[in-house]
Amino acid sequence: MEQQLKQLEQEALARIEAAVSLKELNDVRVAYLGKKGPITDLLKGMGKLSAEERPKMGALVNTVRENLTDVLTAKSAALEEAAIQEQLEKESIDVTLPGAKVQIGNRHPLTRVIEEIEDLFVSMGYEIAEGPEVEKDYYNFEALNLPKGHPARDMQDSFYISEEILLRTHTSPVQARTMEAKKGEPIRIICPGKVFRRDTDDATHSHQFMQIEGLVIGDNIRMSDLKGTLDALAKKMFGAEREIRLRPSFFPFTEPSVEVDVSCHKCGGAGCNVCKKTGWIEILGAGMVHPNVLEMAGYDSKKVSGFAFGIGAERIAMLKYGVDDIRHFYTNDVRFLSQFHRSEG
Ligand code: FA5
Repeated sequence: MEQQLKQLEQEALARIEAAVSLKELNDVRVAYLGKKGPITDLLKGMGKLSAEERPKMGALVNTVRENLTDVLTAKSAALEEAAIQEQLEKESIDVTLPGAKVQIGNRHPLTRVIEEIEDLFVSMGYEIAEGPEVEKDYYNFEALNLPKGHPARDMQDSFYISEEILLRTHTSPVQARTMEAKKGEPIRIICPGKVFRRDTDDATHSHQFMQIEGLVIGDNIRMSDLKGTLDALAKKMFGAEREIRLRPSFFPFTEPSVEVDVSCHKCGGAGCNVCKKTGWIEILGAGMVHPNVLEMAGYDSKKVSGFAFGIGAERIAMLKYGVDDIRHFYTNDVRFLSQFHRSEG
């Protein structure tokens, strides 16, 4: 019996040694140590042994069983380790291969112009204000000294939603809203935002475009303050050698009103195709806030004064970057947008 046991042990050890997979190893374990295996059979036959032989044989069977279990466990760990190693080798990554390039976008030229103008005015102590794009007729027109039926309403053809509600035609309603909210306090704001007009789209006009409104109210605010502020704007956007020119104009909400031109960046004022031979290019409308507008918003027009301006953001961007058609800003053509990748300031 002892002989038989030794032989079984040798056989099992040889099969464990030869096993190349965990499944094969498990088959060996079941075959030799399982309930129906030969070692269990040997144990069952121990009843036939003499009283002296029985404990000797029992101890021997246990030793063989423990030995086989240990060898099986060690082999199983080795096979597992080999499997992991093989998988790691199969899945290894070549870190020297060139990576897939991620395309990085860049700021839209209009956003860039607006942020630059915001930076300038914030550095001069202005706050940035916002107002709704769907606006009341009252703020878009009436509170700006444009009562219903006023002929100057024709200057801004509008998209009406109802009799009293429209898409704002300019950012000027934010003037009226801010004055109303500040209740007589001094104001220094700019407000960039979308505006909408029933203009026919062409190279320089769009039915939707961006404006940047400016409003300053306080003691003794004068026309010269407006001029100095706009001069700083022109120099920041177009260079230190740029001049500005104020031409008389008309807006119902400012008095006096002006249209502001900047000296042509291409010819420096001599006259060329960009400035239509005049040496100047119009960039915005501005003026001193009309006393009626101040009074309607609760300010005492005898005590305080103010100036306001409305810049066309596309106009500035077209001049700054030499863009010949306003529609390029809206079509999202990567060939156009990627040109602004490296242009600074
Ligand atoms: C106004 O909208 C006044 N609210 C500006 C203002 C504000 C005057 C505060 C006084 C005080 P105007 O309609 O001129 O003004 O428009 C201002 C600028 O917006 C123009 O100089 C132009 O640059 C731009 N603009 C006007 N219409 C269009 C359009 N259809 N497409 C693109 N830009 C436009």
